[in-house]
Amino acid sequence: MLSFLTAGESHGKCLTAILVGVPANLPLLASDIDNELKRRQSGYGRGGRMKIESDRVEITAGVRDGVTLGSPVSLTIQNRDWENWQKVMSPDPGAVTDKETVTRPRPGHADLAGGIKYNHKDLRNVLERASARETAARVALGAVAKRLLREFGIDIISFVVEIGGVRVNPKYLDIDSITEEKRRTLDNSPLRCPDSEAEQKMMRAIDDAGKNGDTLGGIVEIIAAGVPVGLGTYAQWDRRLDTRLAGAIMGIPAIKGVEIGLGFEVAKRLGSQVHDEIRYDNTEKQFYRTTNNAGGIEGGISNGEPIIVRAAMKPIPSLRRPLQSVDFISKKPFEATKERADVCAVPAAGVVAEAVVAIELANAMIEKFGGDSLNEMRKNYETYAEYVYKL
Ligand code: EPS
Repeated sequence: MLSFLTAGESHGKCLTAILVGVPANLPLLASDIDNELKRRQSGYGRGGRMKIESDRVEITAGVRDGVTLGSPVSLTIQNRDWENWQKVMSPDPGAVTDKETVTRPRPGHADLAGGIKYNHKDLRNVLERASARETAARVALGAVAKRLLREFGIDIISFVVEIGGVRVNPKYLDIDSITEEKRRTLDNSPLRCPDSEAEQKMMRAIDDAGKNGDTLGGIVEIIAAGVPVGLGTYAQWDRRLDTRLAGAIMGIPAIKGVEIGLGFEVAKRLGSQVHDEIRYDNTEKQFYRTTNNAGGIEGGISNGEPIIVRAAMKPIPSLRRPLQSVDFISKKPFEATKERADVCAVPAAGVVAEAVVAIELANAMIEKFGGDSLNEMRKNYETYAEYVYKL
């Protein structure tokens, strides 16, 4: 089983991530991870912090000579902004002074509930960890998972479907295969959006929101292709692949909704318009579906079709034109604290969502095919693939 932990505050010294259960002998380079970190940092609408950070990973354990050892993989990412926060974020006594203390909770952020729960007087103690900075660590972990999935021909891509109510033309959503060209085009577009006309409108919406001191949310879609039939199970609710994917997506800060395949649309349609007909082709595909409304999962199990997940992100709660709030200490009404933040981080959320989907799929692959080394896992996979092929 694959499991992980992350640690780190937004303006602390570094982020740390530890991944346990990676099979031995998986080729892994820091550059595989750095590339993903860079993808997360881009996107129109990010704020000043992204000009300070240029995320790079240091692999501090679990890898030798370019391959994993089977021991825990430990990764660190330095926060460059730490330079400016050393005093305020120091672990030594004396760090908390009135200067950077936060007492006016932002509506929509963890500030107030977190301060009450952990008995903090300075809400900075909450916002530092609740910050989406932590997602850099999950992207680093996801890069390791992606590296494992690549060994089995599984590929993941994400794109922006909607920002601030502007939606892409549905004809651009019909992505049935992931090509390097598609990936490059998306990675090089300002919002990771396949429809450049809609993208221009989204950028204008971001500009308008920014000018007004406001923020914008949106929807991203994640596609995983090459996933074999049989990951996850109907046998236990918590081992269903959809349970695990939905939980992982909801675990990304600011995500308020998840859909798989047709998602909420299924509630409106007749059964005959929802379920994907089964066909058989003995030359190439064997069993396949004529449509993929199920988003590649039936009964909690992958069915061999691409896995399709969508995530809805709320607008970031740090507003330059703050909403009304109440001071945590004096209880007097005030405007919420103004924190520097992004106007829109939806494209970045897509990259984070790719990472958590990769972690869940890698975990399900390890669960199904097991093995302490990549060699052993591959043998198990090939035996199964041959059995499926000969059905
Ligand atoms: C964030 C606020 C901003 C973002 C940050 C998430 O940081 P700061 O408060 O330093 O301006 O840039 O995101 C990142 C640092 C990142 O790497 O994504 C927040 O309040 O959640």
